Amino acid sequence: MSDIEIYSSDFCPFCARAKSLLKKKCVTYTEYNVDTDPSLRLEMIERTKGRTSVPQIFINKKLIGGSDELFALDVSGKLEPLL
Ligand SMILES: N[C@@H](CCC(=O)N[C@@H](CS)C(=O)NCC(=O)O)C(=O)O
Repeated sequence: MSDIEIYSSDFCPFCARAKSLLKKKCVTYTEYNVDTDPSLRLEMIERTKGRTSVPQIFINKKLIGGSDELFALDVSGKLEPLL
């Protein structure tokens, strides 16, 4: 099973969209809410080398990017093999 991590925040439509796609794929993920713990936001920025928008998604420690990038992977058929 892949290790899926998502940095998210409250009231974030792009986060909801990304999580909904992952749920549709029936995969589980670890969610880090950057609103509840400011150190998680700093960790996200560090791990993404400067990205500040949420969501930021990692699969097996590799940065996938945000919601748009997750959906682009899905459309191109490259998401399923990663899951
Ligand atoms: N293209 C990005 C858009 C993400 C985005 O705009 N997220 C908003 C929250 S819903 C955000 O983090 N805005 C603050 C910022 O860009 O620093 C994606 O698909 O993930």
